[in-house]
Amino acid sequence: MNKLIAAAALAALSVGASAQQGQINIICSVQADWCNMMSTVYARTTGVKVNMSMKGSGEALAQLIAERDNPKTDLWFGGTGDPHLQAAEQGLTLEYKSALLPQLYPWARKQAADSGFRTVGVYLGPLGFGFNKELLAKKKARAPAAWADLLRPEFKGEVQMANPASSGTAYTMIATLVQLMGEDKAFDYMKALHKNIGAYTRSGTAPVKAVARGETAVSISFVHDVTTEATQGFPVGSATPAEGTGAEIGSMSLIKGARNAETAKKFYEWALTPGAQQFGVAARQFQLPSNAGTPVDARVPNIKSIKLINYDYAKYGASAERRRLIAKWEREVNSLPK
Ligand code: S7P
Repeated sequence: MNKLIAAAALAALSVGASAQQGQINIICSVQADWCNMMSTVYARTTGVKVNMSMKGSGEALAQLIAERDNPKTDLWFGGTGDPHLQAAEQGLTLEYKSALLPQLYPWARKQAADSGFRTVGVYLGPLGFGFNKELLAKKKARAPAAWADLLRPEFKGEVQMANPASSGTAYTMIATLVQLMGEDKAFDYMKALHKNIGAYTRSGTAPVKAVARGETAVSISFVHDVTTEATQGFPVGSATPAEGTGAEIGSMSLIKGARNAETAKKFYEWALTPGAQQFGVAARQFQLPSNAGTPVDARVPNIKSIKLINYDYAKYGASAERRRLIAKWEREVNSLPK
């Protein structure tokens, strides 16, 4: 950890973020350990007071909309890319071109370009399944390896996913299925899946935590979130669907009209350096970091071995499309009896 702090301090120096004063208010949408590590290290290496509040992607966007006329937040770190694109579209975030953009993978730069440089990619994570190996063994059930497997009768009441109205993870699933199957077939699939869903949770990471604790057999989750549970000793495994899957581009945005805009820009630059991006793995979170110079841990899902669809982030990140698909899901899927 000390080596990491030294690397982070160097990174802070390299982007001119050292020895500052003042404070910064951040909404952080990755898991708490990563948020806390980023905030502690940045405060220790720069002297800036970091006020961090943790919120899932959907909740974070709702807060920024509510604060529109009097922003209390300076920067939004992490969370699925779609709500960041919506915040950009709604004029809630600041146009800013980082000096580090050339160091980022093309998908992270495209996220920035798609938003008119009002957000940027900080990590990529594929969507898949988590499963509890012990529960599956007890049921003598094969682990799911395809979207079609989630419809198997032995998974009745055993699949958890989040509610897309509150969760960026679940919205990523809807957008993925629509692109993979076409809209009509995707909704037929979700209606059939509804019969096997035990609970729709508010947060996107709750289903895999339920799998880890043995409360349910299967979750629809980002696969890096399954790895986080596995590193804590839970009997979980993950798979990505054989038919193909989507991926989130976890993003970061500066808030328009922020009170601490200059301090926020320095944190933003720091968060894009390899030194800062290593804190994901240090906090046992295994998304692929966006800076091509950040070392990639062996536990980060290898996107070359996953059948990824050509996800249209601009189309499915648009507010009208997201609203339409979620309303349709509420009407045609969530309202059905099980
Ligand atoms: O940090 C884990 C993670 O899955 O959480 C982020 C996001 O807040 C998802 O939350 P919701 O589905 O509840 O909106 C993801 O960006 C990230 O990979």
